[in-house]
Amino acid sequence: MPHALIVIDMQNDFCPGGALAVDGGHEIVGRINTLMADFDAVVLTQDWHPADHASFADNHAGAQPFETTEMEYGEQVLWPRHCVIGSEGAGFHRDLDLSRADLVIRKGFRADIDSYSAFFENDRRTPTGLAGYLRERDLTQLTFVGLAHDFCVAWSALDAARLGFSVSVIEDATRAIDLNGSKDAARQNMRQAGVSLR
Ligand code: VGL
Ligand code: ZN
Repeated sequence: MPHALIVIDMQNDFCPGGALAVDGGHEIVGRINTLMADFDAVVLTQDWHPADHASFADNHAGAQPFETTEMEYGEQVLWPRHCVIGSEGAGFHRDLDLSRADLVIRKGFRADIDSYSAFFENDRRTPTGLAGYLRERDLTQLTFVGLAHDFCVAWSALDAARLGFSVSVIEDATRAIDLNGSKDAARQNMRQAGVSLR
């Protein structure tokens, strides 16, 4: 069965020194590069927000980063400004091997809705188009790595499982933000959904 490696958001802003740095985010780049050779296809995702994006705390009067707010589509964490379209922070980590990527899919480019998952925006209904791409290429087995374990990796893996793909996450090729227990919750949700944590 054709097997795709999906590398989530290995971007400067999620690595130390970046605007929304994940502890140890840079440590997984070498492992991810090595893993690429074992797959039939490699897909990269890129968090890609306009300056007026609704997920940025500084676009909400009086709000602080890491607070939550209610959006039309449900609860949303407000983040420090990150991965602004065309910025250095939105670029891929300089050591990430881009040569093996068949597809780079951008997400979060609509100002009024965030998109953690590579498959659906945060309303969990508006598709990014990735499922169609994978199905047309018969890539039915998916392995997820990248940043951050408890947000974009977990949401992507959960959606993939819901869509009927066979899904695993290589946890030592991820790092977590771990906001209010979000890492444990993500692991539990993924296990329950039948995602294999390796
Ligand atoms: C992410 C928060 C906001 C992620 C992206 O890649 O996990 N987290 N935008
Ligand atoms: Zn984002």
